[in-house]
Amino acid sequence: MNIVVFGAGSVGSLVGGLLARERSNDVTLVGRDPHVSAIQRSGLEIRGELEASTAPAATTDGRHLEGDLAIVTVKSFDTVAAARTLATGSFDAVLSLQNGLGNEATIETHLECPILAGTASYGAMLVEPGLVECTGIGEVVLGPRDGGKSRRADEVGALFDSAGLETTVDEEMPRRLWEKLAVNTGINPVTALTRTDNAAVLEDEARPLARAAVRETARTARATGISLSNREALAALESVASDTAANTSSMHQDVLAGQRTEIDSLNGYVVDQSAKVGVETPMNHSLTSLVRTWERGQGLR
Ligand code: KPL
Repeated sequence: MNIVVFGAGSVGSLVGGLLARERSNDVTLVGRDPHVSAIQRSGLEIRGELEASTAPAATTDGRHLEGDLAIVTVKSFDTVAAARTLATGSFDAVLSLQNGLGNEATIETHLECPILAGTASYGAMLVEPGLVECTGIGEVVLGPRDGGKSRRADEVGALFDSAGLETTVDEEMPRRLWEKLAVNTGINPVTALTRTDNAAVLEDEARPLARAAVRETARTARATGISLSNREALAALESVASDTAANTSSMHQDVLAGQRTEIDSLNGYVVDQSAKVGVETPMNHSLTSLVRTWERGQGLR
C-alpha cells in the first residue's frame, strides 16, 4: 500500500516506522528538519517497548503527494494547513489519528475522499532526530467518522494489525473520540502543569483533579447525545494511564519543548461545548486557563 504519514512527530513516526517494516508498504513521512534529514540519511529507529529499524521515505514538502492512504498525525491546530497541503495531491482515503475532536470535519472541508477517524493511545517520544521511543503499548481505534461499518476501515485496520499495532475497528467512532478526549482532558494538562509522567494521575495528589476533568467531559459528551458513562470514562483514564505510566504525555512534551499545546482542542473544546449544552465544567475551565496562561507567558498566544 502507498501510504503518506502527514506529521512526523512522535506518534506519526512510530506508526509510519512500523508500517514501513512491511515490504508491501511504501511509506512517506512528511515532517520537519532536522528529523526528516536524519531519516533520509540513516533511516528511522524505533526503541523501547517496540523495536524496529526502518527506512521510510521522508520529506519536508507535503505538496502534490499521492497514495492509497494519508494518515494525518499533526497537532490539531495544524489540521487546516495539513488538509490544504494534502488537497494538492490525491488520496483514496484519509485517516485522522490526532488528539481532540473536530479534526475529521476540518479535513473533510478540503478533501473529497472518504475520511476515517482514529485514536492512538500508544506512548511515544521523539528522543532525537531519527529516533522515536515507544514508551507504552496502547491501542489504535479507527472507523468511519460518523460511525457504522466500511470496507475501507476494515482494510486499514488489517494494515495496522499486520504492522504490529494493537488495532480495533469500531462502529461507534463518535463515542470513541469522546472517550479518548475524556482521557486526554484528565492526563494531558495535569501532567503538563506538574511536569510528571502519566502515572501521576493514578496517584493520590493528582488523581482527583484528573478524575474531575474526565467526569465533566463525560457529562458534556452525554449532553451532546453520546452514550459515555462516568464509570466508562474513568475506567478508560485508569487503563490508559497505567498502560502508558512512564510516558511523557504529548502536552507535557510540548511544555518541555516550549511549544504551543493542544489545550484548545482538548479541555478548551470541552469548555466551549459544555457552555452550549448548559453543563458546568469548572475543572476543565481551570486547567484550560492555567495552560493558556503558561502559553501566554511563553509568547505562544
Ligand atoms: O494521547 C496521549 C497523549 O499524550 O496525548 C496519551 C494517550 C495520554 C498518551 O500519553
